[in-house]
Amino acid sequence: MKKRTFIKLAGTVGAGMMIAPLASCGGKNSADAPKVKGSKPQPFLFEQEPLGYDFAALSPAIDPVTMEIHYGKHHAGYVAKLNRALRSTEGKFDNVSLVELLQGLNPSDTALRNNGGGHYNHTLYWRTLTPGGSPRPEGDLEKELVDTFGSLEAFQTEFATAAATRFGSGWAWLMRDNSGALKVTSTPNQDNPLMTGIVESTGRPLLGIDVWEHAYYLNYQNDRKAYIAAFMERINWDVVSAGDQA
Ligand code: MN3
Repeated sequence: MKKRTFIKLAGTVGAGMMIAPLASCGGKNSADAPKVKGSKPQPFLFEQEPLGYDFAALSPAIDPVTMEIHYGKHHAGYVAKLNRALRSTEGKFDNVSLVELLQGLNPSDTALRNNGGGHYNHTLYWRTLTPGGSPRPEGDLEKELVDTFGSLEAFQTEFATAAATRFGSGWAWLMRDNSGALKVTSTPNQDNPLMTGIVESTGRPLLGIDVWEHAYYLNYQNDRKAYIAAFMERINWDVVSAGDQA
């Protein structure tokens, strides 16, 4: 991220926003982890990473106000609550990555499940969108999608249908299951395919669409389908093809 963009982002989302390297979903145990003055170092604080584009960059598919609130309030809120929940786990999750944390949760770990899921899911969401996005992948992934779903259009329809029919709040996913096969699934709330023992289909998420109303309601009101179609025009297939990096 260029410094100029960093300053712009930091200024827009407000002071106190923590910036993490792109390679990780958080700053666990990193040298630049935030220190709270007058307290012991917090070894397991997670941080939001920079968006990598401006709030207006995905417009008109996703409007700037939705982006600002979604990134700066909703996602930031999940990170703050995740860190708060971790402080009461007495070191149980020290030296554990976010992916490992989510894979090792019990269904009753409500705060970690909702807020750890929220942090992971949104990090993936921002990374897999880009202003110059495209509904069509290329190369190996396109071939694999065609082999798996019959055609690219059949994949797009299945993904969009999973997103449109998820009742209430949740996510739809393109994921790689534990056998290595591509699959389209959906999960409620902030659950995701990493949550072994909690969700039905487990594996690694490659692409996720947030269908909580906060992701689209300002611009699309109740027209979730229009938001889904717009989202699919802005997919960063390079990131999706590289696999889950969070
Ligand atoms: Mn959201």
